[in-house]
Amino acid sequence: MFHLKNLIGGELTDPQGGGWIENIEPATGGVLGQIPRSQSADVEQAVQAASSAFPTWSQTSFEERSSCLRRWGALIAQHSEALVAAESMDNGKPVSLARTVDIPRAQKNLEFFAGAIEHFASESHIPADASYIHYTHRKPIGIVGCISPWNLPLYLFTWKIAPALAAGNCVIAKPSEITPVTAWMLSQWAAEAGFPKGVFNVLHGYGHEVGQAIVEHPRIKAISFTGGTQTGAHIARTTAGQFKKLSLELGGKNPALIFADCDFDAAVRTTVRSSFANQGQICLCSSRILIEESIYPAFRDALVAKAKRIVPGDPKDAATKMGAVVSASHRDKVLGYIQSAREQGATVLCGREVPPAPNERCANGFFIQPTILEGLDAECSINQEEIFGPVITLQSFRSETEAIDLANNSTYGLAATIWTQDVGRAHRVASQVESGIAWINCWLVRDLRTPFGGVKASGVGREGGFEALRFFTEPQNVSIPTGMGSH
Ligand code: TXE
Repeated sequence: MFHLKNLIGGELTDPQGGGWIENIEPATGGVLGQIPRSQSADVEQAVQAASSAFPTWSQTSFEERSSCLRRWGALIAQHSEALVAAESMDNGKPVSLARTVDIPRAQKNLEFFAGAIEHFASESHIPADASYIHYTHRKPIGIVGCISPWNLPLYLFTWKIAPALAAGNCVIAKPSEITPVTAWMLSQWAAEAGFPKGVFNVLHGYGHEVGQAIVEHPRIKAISFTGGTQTGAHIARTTAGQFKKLSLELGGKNPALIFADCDFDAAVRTTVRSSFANQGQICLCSSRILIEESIYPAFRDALVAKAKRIVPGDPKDAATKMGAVVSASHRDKVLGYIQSAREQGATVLCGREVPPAPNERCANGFFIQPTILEGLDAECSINQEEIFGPVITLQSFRSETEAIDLANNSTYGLAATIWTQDVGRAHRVASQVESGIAWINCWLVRDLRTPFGGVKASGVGREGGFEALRFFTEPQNVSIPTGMGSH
């Protein structure tokens, strides 16, 4: 049984109010441990600790900050198998996924920003006659809040805290109360990595309590948030009067556009992965599969045949490709959408039933079969709302224009995947699809230097590379005459 603690001012502490939350294992429905139910008093204490640490940390050399991040990354590598096991147990994802994606990418996040900060230079502008020097000094903001979700727990947690710390800020981080274990493990190694007390603080607890208190606190100057669109809108409303810097990475309803001239086998193979990886609980997962009419029956049948072969299994089993969804309430929400799709006249091509438990240990786990639906109107709730589970819909199109219209028929705009071997079409379609990310003949390819984020209801701002370092710094422009030229 885990008994998690907050990290405040370098000390692992219980919540001041003494409240606790049960942490449930998705694959079994059993209790894994207890999480601090932190409140505003804990936020206040963390703000005090961060305020004391900020003057020194903000003046610490880039090299020293980099070294701390690198040592932390090395500690992830050293403890990787323990982290893999914890992430799988806490989230329900297969160990194979945690081992190949979540934990190595978390380590990479720390290492990447350790390097990025050493290349992040202030800019200067000098007119032709050199009469002035203008330079833009990028300063750390101060204390920043990093709030992360449950679907890629350590991966998205480190994606935020690494640039924030690299840029010289003090961080108050809140992982999801549904999957807090790996962030807690990381917090225990902060001192060993070399972070001074108070530079990095972690508070566990409910979003509407400790999360809300972080968002509201007047001395926390920026919030980087990944999670649901409604929560993002609430945070934007809460912080509007305080003019906080906000980065919001929210939901998606991502289209995959499959043209008749695609590499058929590659498109089927990758679309199965882009639809059902992590039980469909990645904001970048495809959820609306748009298929050109002439290949619709063949593509549908190939997709269904492959999806039927995915059998949810015990996440601990090395051979498992699909694990449990994250919670009982999330399972019920996803099953509710499938039920509603049936009532709206959908044909369920595969899935629909709650599968038999993979073994005795998992008898009370939260499993859902990959589900493929066809015959739904583009406007219906199933095609418009984010389901965030292993459920996709199929629609057909006749022309490139119709494909683009269908793709853009959404309030969301995070990621689109385009399958065609016509280079001109690939670029044409990518430029017309309303999304922050477009993948052509691939999916989930990542280069940490590229901007990451969405348009429309999928968010505000971009993470990744220098975009993240710009977010976590405030530019100040300074101009000074040189005595040369005319002024
Ligand atoms: O997200 P929440 P949930 C989507 C997905 C999912 C839905 C809800 O559709 O079904 O969001 O998931 C904290 N002030 N995504 O409930 O509630 C919360 O404690 C400050 C998409 O997990 O948005 C957690 O740490 N913080 C997504 C984080 O916000 C608050 C990934 C996310 O929680 C808060 C996950 C508040 N008032 C879910 N309320 C993606 N795009 O990757 C909650 N939180």
